[in-house]
Amino acid sequence: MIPLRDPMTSHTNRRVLLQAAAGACAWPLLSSSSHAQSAEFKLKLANNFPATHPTNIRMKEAADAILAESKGRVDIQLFPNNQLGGDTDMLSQVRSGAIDYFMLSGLILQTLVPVAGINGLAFVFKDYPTVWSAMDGDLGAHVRAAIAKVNLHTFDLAFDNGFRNITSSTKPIQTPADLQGFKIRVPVSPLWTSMFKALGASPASINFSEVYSSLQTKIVEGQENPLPLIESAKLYEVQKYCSMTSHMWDGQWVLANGKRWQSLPPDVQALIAAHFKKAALAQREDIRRLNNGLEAQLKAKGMVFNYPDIKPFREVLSKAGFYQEWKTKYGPEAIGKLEKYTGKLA
Ligand code: X2X
Repeated sequence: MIPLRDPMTSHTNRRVLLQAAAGACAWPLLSSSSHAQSAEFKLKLANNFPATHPTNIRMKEAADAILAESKGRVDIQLFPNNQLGGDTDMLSQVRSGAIDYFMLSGLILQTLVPVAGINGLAFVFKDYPTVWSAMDGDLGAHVRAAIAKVNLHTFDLAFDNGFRNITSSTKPIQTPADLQGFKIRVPVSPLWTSMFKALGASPASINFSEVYSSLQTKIVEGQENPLPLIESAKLYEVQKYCSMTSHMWDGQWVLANGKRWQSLPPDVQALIAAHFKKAALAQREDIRRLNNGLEAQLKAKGMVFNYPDIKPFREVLSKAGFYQEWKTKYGPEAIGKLEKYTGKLA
């Protein structure tokens, strides 16, 4: 007979109990190998995306491959879904070295590295080919060089979050008039606040960790995010309308604590960099495929879609001085690198 173990002394059972009590995945996506206990380099990777989002599925694959190919020397544990705190908090943790790798939107990173928000300028990218030529080209290189100055290492390829659309529990957003006084959650970032203020809305800065509950309790009426996140974070449960504004492109840089990164042997650095690159390319492809089917899936879950003409939104932003303000803030060098891909800004 198998003896029953006291759940409170069994690590595994305690974990299962706690997980059940929390009602959520409160534990890292652990590497399955028995090598994990003895790894020479134990590293933590965290982000704000749900565990089921392609970002975390591909990063889990990368971590498994790194563990296997390093024969157990390098064990990267994943902490998705804000398990280690909200974005603002995790950014401090990667700077102090409490987290080794943190995936963050360039626009939120803007609070620390101002130019990192440049890709979020409203309506500047017309399509994905333009996004990837800029981000994998001179614009991305310019941003990564600025990030390096705050002692964070950035991997070459950004992950795709996507083109962002506005959702609401109260009404569809069809024209700028619908945004007047609209209570919208935005991530903690000056560009986001400035954009929605210029459009006449009332933006509230809230970390993603609090978004579902603030929509549920109606602290805010709406939010904006790409479809894969609206789906994976189940925002359709608390939002009725989805207005396809595609008002900006947003992506994640993988940020590493600089000191910790430099301390890794070159072969380990090369192994990690190669798998993060592979993961980014696969993730971009996942998002591309998801974008084709998600609208139908979200409609089936009860969301109502509309397709606003974006011209009036751009005009309101121009008139409010939004583009002028941010051109000045980012400066001619960075704006020149953006315009190389997008054409002259409004
Ligand atoms: O906070 C958000 O809305 C999210 C998840 O899209 C970002 O990381 C910017």
